[in-house]
Amino acid sequence: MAKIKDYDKLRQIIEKFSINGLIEDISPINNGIINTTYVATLNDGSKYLLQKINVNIFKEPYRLMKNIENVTDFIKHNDSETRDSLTVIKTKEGAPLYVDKDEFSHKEYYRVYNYITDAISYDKVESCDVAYKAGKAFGHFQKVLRNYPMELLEETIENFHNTQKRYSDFLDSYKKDAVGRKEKAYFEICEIMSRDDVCGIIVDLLNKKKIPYRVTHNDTKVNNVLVDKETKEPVAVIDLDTVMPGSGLYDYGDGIRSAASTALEDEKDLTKVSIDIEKFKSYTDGFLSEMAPYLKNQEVLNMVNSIRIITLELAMRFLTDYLNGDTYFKTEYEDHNLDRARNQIKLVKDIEEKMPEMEEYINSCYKKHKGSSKRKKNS
Ligand code: GN1
Ligand code: MG
Repeated sequence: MAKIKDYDKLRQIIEKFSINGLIEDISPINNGIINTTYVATLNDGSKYLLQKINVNIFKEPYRLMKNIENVTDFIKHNDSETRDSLTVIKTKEGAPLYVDKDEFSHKEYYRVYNYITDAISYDKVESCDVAYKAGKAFGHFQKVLRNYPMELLEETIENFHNTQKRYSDFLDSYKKDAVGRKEKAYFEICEIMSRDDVCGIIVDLLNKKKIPYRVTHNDTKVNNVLVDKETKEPVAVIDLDTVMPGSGLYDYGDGIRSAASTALEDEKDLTKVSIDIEKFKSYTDGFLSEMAPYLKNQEVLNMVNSIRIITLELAMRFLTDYLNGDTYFKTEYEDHNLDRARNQIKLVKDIEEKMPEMEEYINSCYKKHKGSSKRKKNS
């Protein structure tokens, strides 16, 4: 097998961690559009995940690791239902990160996780059953962490899901037009601007204390749920980089945005991009089967809004990055971020058409699960 470019360097880095055995292979894997991830295989067949943290985005990697260690420990002690969970493997010195330097003496931060075996993830949901299980997995995650001591949780990326702030950042980028792409994105810019009034809905509810802060995952894409290779039951929720205090509504909405979309985030053929109502129903059913007893009234009332708002937020983030000259998300070609923004705008429009139907389903599904949880309590 041909060795990857930085093989020797990466091997030396992995050897700094508390791992016994000889490394036989290191291969890059596609895992998100922010960090860089590798799978290391040892001579006894065991595997580990090595990740280089993108410090352009995660500016305080130690604070981020503190959140992850605390949350994964809490899950281990409070959740007996899920087969596995992420475990941070420390360095031989007992640190959660190993710090190296690149050729310009910039610090690079590496971490190692256990590799969860016999598990797979989906980039696109293939059936309602998978959507249901993804909803259940993220609902379960929120449920297990509902009593987590919030004061221990750090806000590692300020205003991460503050759609109002995202909107003003978008306006700034538009005004600056740093790389002269404004003209090309004219229609998309107008689509975003015409929806400025919805950006503040969830943020206002949080500020006015009408909805609670919860431990939120903040990146509830379907490929962040690992499911058992055979049974397809959820095994673990992964990618805890953005675990922070926030509104659970963003997690629910983002889950639908990802699990119920008929296309990948960068599909260019917009006729293929829409919300699959059956998958939306399945995800919602799975989510509410876990969380219905714990939701506040205003959370239930705004579930349908959250789907629209988080999708608009991501469209805005892709477009902002396009206008800034692609400084945040990894891109593979010139207009990648513009295509992603177009895709998400198409999804927003489809969501807007389907909102009444979705709202009706959320209400009936909520009643179903709330009712059954009361019956369980009384019986
Ligand atoms: C980024 O790299 P990944 O896939 O974990 C982003 C999310 C976006 C997502 C869109 C820290 O996540 O917020 O929803 O891309 N993460 C960060 O694919 O910005
Ligand atoms: Mg992520």
